[in-house]
Amino acid sequence: MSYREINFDGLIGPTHNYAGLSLGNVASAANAGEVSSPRAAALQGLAKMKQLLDLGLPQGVLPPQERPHVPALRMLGFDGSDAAVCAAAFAADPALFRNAFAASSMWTANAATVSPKPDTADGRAHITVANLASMAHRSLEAQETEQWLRMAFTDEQHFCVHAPLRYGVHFGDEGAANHMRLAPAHGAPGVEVFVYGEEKGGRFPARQRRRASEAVARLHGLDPKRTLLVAQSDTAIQAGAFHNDVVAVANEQVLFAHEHAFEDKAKFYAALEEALPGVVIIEVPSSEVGLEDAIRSYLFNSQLVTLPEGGMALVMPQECRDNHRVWDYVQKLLAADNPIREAIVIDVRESMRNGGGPACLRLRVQVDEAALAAIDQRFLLDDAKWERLCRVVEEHWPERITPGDIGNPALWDQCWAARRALLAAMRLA
Ligand code: SUG
Repeated sequence: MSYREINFDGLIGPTHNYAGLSLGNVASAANAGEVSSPRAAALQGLAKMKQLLDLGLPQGVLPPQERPHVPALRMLGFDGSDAAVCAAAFAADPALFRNAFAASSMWTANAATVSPKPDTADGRAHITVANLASMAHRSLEAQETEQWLRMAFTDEQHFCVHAPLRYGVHFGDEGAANHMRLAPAHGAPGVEVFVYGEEKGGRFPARQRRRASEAVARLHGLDPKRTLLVAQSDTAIQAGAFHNDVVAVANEQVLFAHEHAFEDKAKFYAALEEALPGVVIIEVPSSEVGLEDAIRSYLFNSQLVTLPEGGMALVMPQECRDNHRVWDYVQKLLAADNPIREAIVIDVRESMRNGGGPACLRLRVQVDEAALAAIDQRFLLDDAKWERLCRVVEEHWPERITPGDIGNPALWDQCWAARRALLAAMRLA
């Protein structure tokens, strides 16, 4: 049976801005207060989707969420018309309002954790929506994410969508950004690796709770013999690797990871080799790419994809080419004997400046042909739809947002209208 991997990218929303909301995300902190370019950002994201489509890979898209997030503000006691709710919230608590204005649902690697059919007890793909409890602005995403995923994967013969874990930060779950799946091929039973953080009192928080990962593995009906729970290294977290996908990525039989990604890498590698004989572990030593360069360039946040003609490509941000140590390493990697044979450099600079690289912008779903056909096709991209979405962005997305614009009612109206136009173009209105 032929299996495909679909990347569902989050379309970058019209409120994309730099509010410095994410403690532990060094790019978000460094660019706080800068002027953003939502239109350019969304077009960069769309260009990435088109590049993957042109490689012959199926591509999905999830719409941006409603921002400013009026329902959340209403839940918090603001009332009146939508504009009145926002005006009252902005006047009372501008920091809260900035959380309700964030376009962070673009990073769909944090939307959910996905276990494809070959790994689960009931033979359906299981999808657990992430609660993103650790950051206020991100915790606002779960409800609408659940709505879109239930719509896209509505066919219960093939898919089972689970609600976000409850009980707050005690079960903080950041989705696929802390989950890797390795398998001889997409359609074969795989080993699922859940990477969690341990709170050690450092300056930056660990976002993924071990108990959350354990719960997701149970809900998905995974085989304990092919499920690994691995601690993320605190050194990496404290250097700014707030998610595992900032320092490691996997695809089929390949694990590509930084030397300091995991707390006890010897134990992890041994367990992985036992569970998946033939695994190829490509570890990048600090002597070649230090953690700081890895985090600045987002080398490990490349999308590692299997090409239709065989072999793998790393779809990497141009910040990798801008960093000569990283770029030198990439040349060595491509020349060496391993399945990675191509580096495709893309520009997602607007997202990168908030700590979101190529892999953050996509949620991977591996499906057989019947499951692919069962997905609501409105969430899948083809050339014509891609053109349509580009036109909506060009016409409706704000060109720039300064910190002073965030309280401007005319901007709120523009952002709501832009999203409505996009939903209409996707026939999701
Ligand atoms: O959660 N940045 C996101 C970036 C998420 C990246 N995703 C993955 N690694 N998979 C975050 O920290 C910044 C928003 C701001 O500061 O305005 C932000 O939310």
